[in-house]
Amino acid sequence: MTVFVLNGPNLNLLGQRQPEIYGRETLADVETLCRETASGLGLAVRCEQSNHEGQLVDWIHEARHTGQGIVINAGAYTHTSVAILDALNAFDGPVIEIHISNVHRREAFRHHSYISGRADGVIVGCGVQGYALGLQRVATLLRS
Ligand code: CA2
Repeated sequence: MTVFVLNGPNLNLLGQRQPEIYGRETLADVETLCRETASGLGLAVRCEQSNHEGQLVDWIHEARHTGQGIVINAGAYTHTSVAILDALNAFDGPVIEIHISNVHRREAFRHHSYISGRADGVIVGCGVQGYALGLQRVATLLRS
């Protein structure tokens, strides 16, 4: 079973700026963490990052046919994108929403997520460990 791990805009800059908010791990570190976690859970992962909303929508559509779960940090599109919500609503498997930072301790515009109403779980403020937690939760939901 394959879980899509999708990262949205600017997350390619992880580890390069704002370590006080996002930590020191790079996107490559996150992807390694996801591969190792998934392997321990008996899952495969497909890790993708894009700065473009439509590309994220396209990967969610692909997951409808070749994925069984989605772990998504949509970055700033979390707070703006009905298109990503609509795509996730067309996906049948478990969806876990991740935010590295605690968005609720930050600006008010980060407190609302279009994705949370569709997500089966939301993990915020746990740093990049949130991705591993998200994969564990997807594995649990896939087994139940
Ligand atoms: O906390 C998160 O994971 C966010 O999804 C990150 C988004 C932000 O817009 C959301 O409100 C919360 C931004 C990602 C930007 O990532 C950077 C990493 C390093 C340097 C600059 C940006």
